[in-house]
Amino acid sequence: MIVKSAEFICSNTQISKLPPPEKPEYAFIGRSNVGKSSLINMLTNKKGLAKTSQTPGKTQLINHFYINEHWYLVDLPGYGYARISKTKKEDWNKFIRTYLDKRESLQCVLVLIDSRLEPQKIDVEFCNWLGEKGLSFVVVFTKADKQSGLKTDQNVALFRKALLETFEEAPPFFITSSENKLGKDEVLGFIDEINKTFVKPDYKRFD
Ligand SMILES: Nc1nc2c(ncn2[C@@H]2O[C@H](COP(=O)(O)OP(=O)(O)O)[C@@H](O)[C@H]2O)c(=O)[nH]1
Ligand SMILES: [Mg+2]
Repeated sequence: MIVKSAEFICSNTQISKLPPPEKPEYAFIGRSNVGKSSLINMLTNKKGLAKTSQTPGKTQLINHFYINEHWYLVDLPGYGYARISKTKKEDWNKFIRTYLDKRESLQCVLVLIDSRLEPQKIDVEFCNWLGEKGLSFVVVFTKADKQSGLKTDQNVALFRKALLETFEEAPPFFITSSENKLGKDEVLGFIDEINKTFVKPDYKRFD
């Protein structure tokens, strides 16, 4: 897929105000600083589309970007910052989990994992939660340019192993770098394939 247009549509703090679920939608999520904004900018060829390196925990918004006038890329707030209060963390949890669990048009969750790190509990637990909810997800390893391919492969293998403790099958995964565009065609190609199968869901509007 070639991204010809990428347009910011809206930022939301309320589930009821999301755009109608009439387009295939893909949610990007990961720990703060994992490289989510950089990856979104890399995939869409737009440097400033998702802002990089904002104060972690500041924006708790669901951001919708409309790609090729066909599908939504959704930027979700990062999880796992040390510096926000417990109440705020719980609010985050509730808001995001409600969105993920209820969004009719959500096709797949892209869980971003820093390829430099060995499996982190918070990431594995989040994947397990997605599995419990029956949500389809893939793992996108970020920042692969930062170390050797061997090191990346080792961390990928360890993460798969951690998931296989709960899952019968490991989900698909992608190795990416926003620095050198590694994995770009693969991630976009994956989304393109799912877009082809999209059927507009029945949904209730709460106007
Ligand atoms: N070398 C390298 N640095 C990256 C890559 N992706 C992100 N970064 C850097 O990691 C930091 C956090 O990235 P950002 O996209 O803001 O992360 P976010 O908090 O998940 O949105 C920034 O300093 C980025 O420049 C990558 O693929 N390669
Ligand atoms: Mg960001």
